[in-house]
Amino acid sequence: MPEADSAVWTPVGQGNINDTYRVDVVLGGEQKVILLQRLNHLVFKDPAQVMDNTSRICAYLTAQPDYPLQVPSPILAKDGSNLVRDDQGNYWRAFPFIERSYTPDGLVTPDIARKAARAYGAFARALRDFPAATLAETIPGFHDTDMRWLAFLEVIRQDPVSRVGGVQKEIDALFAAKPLFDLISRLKRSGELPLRVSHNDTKAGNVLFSMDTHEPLAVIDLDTVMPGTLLSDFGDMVRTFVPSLTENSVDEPHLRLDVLLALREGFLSETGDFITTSEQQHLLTGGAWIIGEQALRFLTDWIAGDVYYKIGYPEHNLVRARNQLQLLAMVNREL
Ligand code: GN1
Ligand code: MG
Repeated sequence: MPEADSAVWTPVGQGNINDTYRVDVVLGGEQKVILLQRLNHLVFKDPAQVMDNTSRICAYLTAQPDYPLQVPSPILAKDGSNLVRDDQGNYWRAFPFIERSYTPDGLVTPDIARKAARAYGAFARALRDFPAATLAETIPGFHDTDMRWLAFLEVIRQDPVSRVGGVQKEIDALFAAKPLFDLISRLKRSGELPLRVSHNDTKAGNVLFSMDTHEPLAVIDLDTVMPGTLLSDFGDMVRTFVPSLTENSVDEPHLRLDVLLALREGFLSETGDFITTSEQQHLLTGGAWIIGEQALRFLTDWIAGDVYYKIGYPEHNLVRARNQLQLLAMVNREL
C-alpha cells in the first residue's frame, strides 16, 4: 500500500485476545476504510501459520459458488505478504471493512440466534470437503481437553500465586465433570466424530450482520479455524447464545430454551444432510463439553495468575469460571 496522507484509528470489538481497529485512511487523495488488527503473538505463537490457514480458507470459500456469505480475505501489503511486523515486534494484518454491519452484542433473540447458527452451518457446509488435516493447529491442543486437563493438574500442583486454597469447590466441580471430557475424547479417538474444519469461536460476535436487512453478511475471526470436530462449534454456540447472562456475570444465568431450539434449527438447516448420526445425536453433549472446558480454562488461568485472558478487574477469571460452572450444572440438570 502507498503511504497514507492521514489515518484515523478507532478501536472496535470486544475480543479477549487481539486488538482491532477501524482505520479511515486517505491514500493518494482517496478515502478508504480498512480493518486493522494486531495479532496476539503470545497466544498465536506462529502468526504466519494463522495467516496461512486464513488465506487458504478464504480462497476456498471464495471459490464455492453456493457459499451464501461474503469472504473478508486478508488485504496484502505492498510486498504481497498477508502479515506485517512492526519495529516493536508486533504482527499486523488488514481486512476489508464491511460497512453498515454490526456484530450482535449482549442477549440475542431466537431470530438472530437462528440466523447466526445458519451462517456457521453454511461455513461448515462450504468447507465439508476441505482437507481438514492439512490445516495448521494455530493453538496446539486448543480443544484437546485431555491436554487441558493435564495443564490444570499441573497448575494446581504448582499453585504459583497461592490461589488453590480458595477454589477447592470449583476444582471439585471440574473433577465431577471429568467423565464428560473422557466421553468426548473417546468419541474423537474412535473416529466416531469425523475430523472437520472447525471455526472454534462461534459466538454471536463473530457473525457480521447487515444494519439494513439484519441478515448475516460474513463469518469472521478465522484465527482458530483448525482441524477439529463439529461438536465444539455447536457447543460454543450453546455456551454463548443460550444463557440469559454473559460469561462475565456474577449472577446465576438461566437457559433460554427457545434460543437453543433456534440454534439447532438454524445449524441443522445447513448441516443436517451431511453430518453423521453420531454428530447429530451428540450436539448437546458438545454444549456441555465446551462449557465445562471453558470453566476449566478460566479456572486454570485464575490459578496461574491471569496469564492468558485479558481481565477487566482482579477477580475476573474467577467470576468467569464460576459462571461457566453454574451453566454446566444447569445444562446437566435441564437438558
Ligand atoms: C477468547 O478473544 P475472543 O473473545 O474471541 C478465546 C476463546 C474463548 C473466549 C472466552 C484464542 O476469544 O477460545 O472461548 O475468549 N480465544 C482464544 O471469552 O483463546
Ligand atoms: Mg476469537
